[in-house]
Amino acid sequence: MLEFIQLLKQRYQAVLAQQGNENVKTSYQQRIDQLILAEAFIRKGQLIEASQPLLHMAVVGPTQAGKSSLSNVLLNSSAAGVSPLAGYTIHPQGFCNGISVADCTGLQRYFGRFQQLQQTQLSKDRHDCYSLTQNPTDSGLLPYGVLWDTPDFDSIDSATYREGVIRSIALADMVILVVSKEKYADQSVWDIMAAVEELHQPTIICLNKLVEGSESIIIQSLQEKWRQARTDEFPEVVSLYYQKPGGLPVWPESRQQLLKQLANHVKHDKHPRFEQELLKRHWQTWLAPVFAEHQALNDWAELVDLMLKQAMESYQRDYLNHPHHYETFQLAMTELLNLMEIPGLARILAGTRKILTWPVRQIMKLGRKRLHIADSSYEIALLNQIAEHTLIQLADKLMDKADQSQQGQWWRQVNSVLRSQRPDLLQDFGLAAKNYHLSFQQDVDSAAHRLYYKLQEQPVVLNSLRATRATADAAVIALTLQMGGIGLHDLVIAPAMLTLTSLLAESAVGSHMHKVETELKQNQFNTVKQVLFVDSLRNKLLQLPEQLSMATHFNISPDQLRAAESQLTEKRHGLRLL
Ligand SMILES: Nc1nc2c(ncn2[C@@H]2O[C@H](COP(=O)(O)OP(=O)(O)O)[C@@H](O)[C@H]2O)c(=O)[nH]1
Ligand SMILES: [Mg+2]
Repeated sequence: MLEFIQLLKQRYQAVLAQQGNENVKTSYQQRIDQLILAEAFIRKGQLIEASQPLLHMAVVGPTQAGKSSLSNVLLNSSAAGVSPLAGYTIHPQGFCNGISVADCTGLQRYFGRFQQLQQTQLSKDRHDCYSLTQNPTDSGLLPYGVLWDTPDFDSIDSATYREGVIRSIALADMVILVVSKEKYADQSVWDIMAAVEELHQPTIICLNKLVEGSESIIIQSLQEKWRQARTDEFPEVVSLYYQKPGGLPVWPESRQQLLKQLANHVKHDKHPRFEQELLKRHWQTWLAPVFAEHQALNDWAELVDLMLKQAMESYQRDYLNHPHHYETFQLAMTELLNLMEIPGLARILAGTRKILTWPVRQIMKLGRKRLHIADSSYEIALLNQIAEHTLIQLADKLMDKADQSQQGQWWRQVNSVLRSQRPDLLQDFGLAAKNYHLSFQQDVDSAAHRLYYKLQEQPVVLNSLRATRATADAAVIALTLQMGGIGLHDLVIAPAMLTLTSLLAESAVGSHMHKVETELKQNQFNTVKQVLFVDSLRNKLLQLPEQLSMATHFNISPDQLRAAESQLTEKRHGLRLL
């Protein structure tokens, strides 16, 4: 799941960079933040599983609210850097309170590409790092664990170090939200609080920089804000009064135990459930553009299938069932003539016997003569024409889709991929058609043999055929065809061939001949469909969307999505959920 969320996040980042529409940009940026949060929360789950979990506490809030100042109060030190300048803290800074830095195993793994540095090594030029420092003193206010002073999320520069904020919030088992009287109503504060609700972190709000008297109105308004952003209970508020001389907030006497009590509400064992809830909650939104692409893929497959169905119909109408165009059976008849050994022609035919009997491996060796048959084939010319026509029609339909569909961009790009691939597709199809035609001669040959065996059972018919002039003439035509003297299609209209065919049809083997012809056609239909329209054209067409620009599309395959979704519904940690 972690890998999938990372992949999705990367795809969003890539697509966002190319996106021109401001509204789309904003919602994609929001999803990227959610994905960073989810990714971090999954890593947090791994951290909990890998070692004895420590308690992590995050001090979060808008800039200048006094997060670093409050961290110092809670740590009873001056470890966290405080400044009157906004955006002073820009890295997550952890302070080990009552535990040692060495106890924090697995933290580097949690932070992934973020590097752990000494606090003094943190630099303005680099945001993907964090520090972990031993706190030398103890205020007694904090439970043992790591207190994280975090960067703000609202200053102008905060976009550049936002990931650090999100990562430290997702790491936290409990959250200390610091707001000042100036900043508590800012939308950015409540956006963040809404975004982390599914993390189920026990939370307190510290209302800093208060002046006497303003407290109750602000708390009321805070409550309002909380209710708008969250569905869980309004947390404890700690009022911190502005202390001019010290420049530090003062933690009230009456709340000394508050944070330790809050720690009791941390439920590490529920993390897997929370994690799953978080993913489920956002899944549909995050994957909306991926679903839309998959829908487009389905539509594309349907469109391709429809076009190919029409193509097969043309092939059937204009070739297989066309009385003037169907030449394959005539070719079987020429093979039959050879088998019949027409007197007088036997010797000449013997020379071509090798050509007429048909081991496929010999195809290439046979060379020119057979290719001549393929070249002169009306069937091949027609098939190529149908393929060309199909691609033109597809391009038209793609244009329609581009205009009508919400995924217009997707269809436009498929169209341009199709345009650039069209010559190759047609060339491949042409080659496949030629190969089909050559190897189908085996079937033609076996149809001829079946007819010949039947004729042998009817010596009277066989002998009378051998004796007719028409048969001899037809045999000459067949021979001429083999020698390249005429084209295959001439067979269909050669009077001698027609006479031969009708002689056979009217003879005792007539019905058998029709049966052989019908089976040959059926077999031909299936072979052309599979070899040319499915294996060659359909498969290549369906793969075209894989070549869409990665920069503007998610290109997450239905299989990848299915695998991730099965993990989502899988009862992981089943025992721990109980
Ligand atoms: N006088 C006084 N100044 C405070 C108090 N809390 C914060 N400040 C000042 O507010 C500014 C911002 O504080 P800082 O802790 O750096 O805020 P952060 O950006 O949230 O970390 C600094 O100049 C602090 O000295 C307080 O309670 N009293
Ligand atoms: Mg700070």
